[in-house]
Amino acid sequence: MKYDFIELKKRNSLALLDLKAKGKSIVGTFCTYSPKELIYAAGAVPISLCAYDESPINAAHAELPRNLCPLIKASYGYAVTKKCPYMNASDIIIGETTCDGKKKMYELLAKHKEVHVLELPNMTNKRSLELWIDEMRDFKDYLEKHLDVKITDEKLKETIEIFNKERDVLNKLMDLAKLDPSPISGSEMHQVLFASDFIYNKKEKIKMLCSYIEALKQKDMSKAKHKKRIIITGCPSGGVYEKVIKQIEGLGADVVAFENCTGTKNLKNNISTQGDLIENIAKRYLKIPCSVMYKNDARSDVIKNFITEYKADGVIDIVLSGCHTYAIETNKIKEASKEAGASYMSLETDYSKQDVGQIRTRLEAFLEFLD
Ligand code: BJ8
Repeated sequence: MKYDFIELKKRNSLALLDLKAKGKSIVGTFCTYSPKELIYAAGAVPISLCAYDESPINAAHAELPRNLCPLIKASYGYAVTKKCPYMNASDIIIGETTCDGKKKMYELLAKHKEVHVLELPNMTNKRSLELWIDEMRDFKDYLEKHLDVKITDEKLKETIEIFNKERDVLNKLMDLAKLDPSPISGSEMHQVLFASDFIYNKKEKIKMLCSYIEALKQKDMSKAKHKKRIIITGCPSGGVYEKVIKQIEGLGADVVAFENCTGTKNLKNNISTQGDLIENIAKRYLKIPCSVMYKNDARSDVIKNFITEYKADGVIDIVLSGCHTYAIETNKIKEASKEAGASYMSLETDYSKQDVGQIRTRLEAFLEFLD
C-alpha cells in the first residue's frame, strides 16, 4: 500500500471544491484555537487558511506593515490576490483575538469575506474559561444561524468522538519518533501533519494513518544509525519547512518532535463526551500552550517533558520575523531546554529564500556543537 498523504490531500481538495459546488459550506480558520468540532457538527468543512508561501506577501503591503509576521501578510495577500482556492471557497472565516497582527488583519479581511472573530481570553484562569465557554455557546448559535442548521448534542458528541480518534492516531504516529532510531523522519512527519489539516474525509484519513503506523512499526531499523535528535518548537513551521526541517536532515540530524501548531499544539488533549459538551470543548481549547497567553508556563513544561520522552539533544525555536510573543518566550524556552539537558537555539526567519545559506551555517554550527 502506498501512503501518499500529499496525494490524498490533493484528492480531498478537488473533492472539496466539488462538494462546495454542490452546496457544502466551507469555513476557513487561521488558528489552532478554532473549535473545529463545532464547525464539523454544523455540517461544514473547516479548512486552514494560514498561508505558507512568499508569493502573496507583496499584495498585502499596501495595507499591512512590511515588518509584520509573514504568516499574516501571506494569508491576507491571498485574500487580496484571490489566488488561494480555499480562501475563495470559504463561506465564513473564523478568527480569534490572538496576536495583535492577526486581530488587525481580521478587521481588513472583513472587507473581503464574512468574518466571525471569537474573543479568546488572554489568560487561562476561571474567569477566562467562563468567557471562553460563553464564546463557544455564541459560536454555536452563530453557525446555526448562518448555515441554517441545528447542531444537536448527538451530532456534536459523534463529531467529538471522531476528532478524539483522529488526535489519538496522530499522537500514536508522533510517539513512534520516541524510538531511537526513529522509523519516521521529521520531514515525513511534517508532511503528514501538514497534509492532515486539508484531508476533510476523516474516516479515510484515520484508516490510512492506522495502516501507515503499522507499516512503520514493521520497518527494519537494525542497520539504522543513531543521529542527533532535535525538537522543533515556536511558530508554525509550514512556511520554513525547506530551509529549516529539510536542512537539519540534510546535515545528518533527525527532527523527532514538533512542539508547534503544525504538531502537538494541535493534537494534545481530547474532549470528554460526558456532561456539557460545549464546556468540554472550551476547556480543551483553552489548554493550548500558545505564546499569546499571559503566563504561558505550560509550554516550558511540555518542552521539558519532550526532551526526556524523545531523548532529544537539541531544541530549535522558530520565530517568524515580527512575532513578538514567540520572540519574548525564547529565553524561557532556552532555560527550560537547558534544565532538561538539551542545547537550544532560536532561529528568526521569514518566508523568503534570502537567508537559506545563513540558516544552514547556523544549523551546521549548532549540530556540530551537539557532538
Ligand atoms: S495557537 S501559534 S496558530 S496564534 S507567528 S500569526 S502568533 S505573529 S500563528 Fe498561532 Fe494560534 Fe498560537 Fe498556533 Fe501571530 Fe506569531 Fe505570526 Fe502566529
